[in-house]
Amino acid sequence: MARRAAKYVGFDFSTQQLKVTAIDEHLQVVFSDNVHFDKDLPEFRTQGGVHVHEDKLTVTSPVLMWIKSLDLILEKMKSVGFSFQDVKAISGTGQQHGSVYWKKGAKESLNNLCSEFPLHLLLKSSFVISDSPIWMDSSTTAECRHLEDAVGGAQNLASLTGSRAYERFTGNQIARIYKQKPEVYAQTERISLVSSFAASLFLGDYAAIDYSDGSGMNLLKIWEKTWAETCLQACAPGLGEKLGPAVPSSLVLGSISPYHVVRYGFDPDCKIVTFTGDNPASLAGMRLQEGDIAVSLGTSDTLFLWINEPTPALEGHIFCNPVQTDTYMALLCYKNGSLMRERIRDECALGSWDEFSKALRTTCAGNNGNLGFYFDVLEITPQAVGVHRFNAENQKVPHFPKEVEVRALMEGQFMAKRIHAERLGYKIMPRTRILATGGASCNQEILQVLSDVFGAPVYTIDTANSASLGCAYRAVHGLVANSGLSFSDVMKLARKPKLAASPNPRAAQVYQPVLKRYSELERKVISDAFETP
Ligand code: XUL
Repeated sequence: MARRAAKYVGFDFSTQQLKVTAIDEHLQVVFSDNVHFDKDLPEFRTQGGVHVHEDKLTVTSPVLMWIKSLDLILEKMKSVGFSFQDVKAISGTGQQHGSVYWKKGAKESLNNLCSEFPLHLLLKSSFVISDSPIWMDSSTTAECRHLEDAVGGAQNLASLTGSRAYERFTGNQIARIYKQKPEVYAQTERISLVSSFAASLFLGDYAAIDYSDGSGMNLLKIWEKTWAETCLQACAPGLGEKLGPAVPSSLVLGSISPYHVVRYGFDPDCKIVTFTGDNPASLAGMRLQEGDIAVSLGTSDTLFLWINEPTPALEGHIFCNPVQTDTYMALLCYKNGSLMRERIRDECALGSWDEFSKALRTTCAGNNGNLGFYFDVLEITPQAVGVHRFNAENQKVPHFPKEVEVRALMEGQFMAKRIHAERLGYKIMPRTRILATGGASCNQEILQVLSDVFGAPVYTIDTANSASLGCAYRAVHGLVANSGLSFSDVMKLARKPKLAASPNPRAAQVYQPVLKRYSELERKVISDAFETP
């Protein structure tokens, strides 16, 4: 009899939908599907998968909606004849920072799921909080200041946990719940992240939080990989017990719950590999390697960096690396991404990307010393706003010629990315690749500027479903991680990214002094932003 093809499955509980991606042993995608929360589960009345509360700061998602979406997607897979019995391992991911509050006795319910009923009916009374706080919540400023004070300041917290205090980070969310509803907190048996909550639904037991997603809580010591006692105490009493110990991201947690074996026909030996956060999962899906940097050029620009020796700072985040425990990843977000580029395209390039490219072709690297900062909206990295142009003598000027403006924008955006990455300990190595994705990554001239500013080759990758795909990859790796095989060993079979631009050999010489000037002028721009008019 022919051997049946093994499958590995990744689930992504993201903000707006649940996605599933299955791959075969050659790492080729063989199945994908999704459940869209607003459209497919209208009874929860979410918009974009969330509820924004009256104060505009509190943002939550119904925990039962996530469970029902899993029921729905598994039923859909069953109805199209998906061969559950061939699945060797499952892993998954969830939007980072969100938290789930299991009621006392919920472990018992998870351990004894009756396969005749859907999960959302079996678990409907298992939560003390039905609306889970998620990453879009920004209601915890007071808790953030309290936590930073408890460890002696923002930089101390960053040095300990990888980030200064952020409103959406889970420790601060838990602290607010404890402060507002101590009785609800007292009834909580276990607190999960969205990722570990989702893993629990497959495992039929509480699943551990992994180091990588755990780094988005302001609670985990990223060096020792244990909870920081001072932070736990500053947030809520008895918190360590409610979180359980954190574990490596590639750990096999156990076999799938008998519930899924009976209800869907999974192999009882199918393994559940620890779930992680969506950004770490995307790093796996993009197959970042040591020294690589992924630049996503979208509405907001996001950078993922593979870092060996990070230096946590007041901007950006350091997380434990989801595919290699002894290293790290950094995340940097820029709000002024494609909307800013589109505005300059409209004003200086007749609204045409071709004209925009022409402007980049007809100006030279370094822009003859003209450089600019373009922040139509308050930027995250750095905290500054407005458009600031400087000529070669560092004098502020009100305008640039149109082509100079286009180049100043692109060089400025990419220099900022390199400078902030290096502040977090990132080092460009001879083997460094820049992996570009998102809207602007199809523009050759933009990629050339990116390549020149970083002095490294740029490759383009398709990142559709990178988080769920990354988890299907992590499921493959999880089964062999114990035998010493690295994630990149396992990924050798996957399709290689396409080379899109190589750095001009003169670029390094041109940009070295400009980068230094940009970094100094950035300080001026930040202090101007805080000057009273
Ligand atoms: C990262 C963050 C978001 C969420 C949702 O810190 O808040 O990217 O992970 O995708």
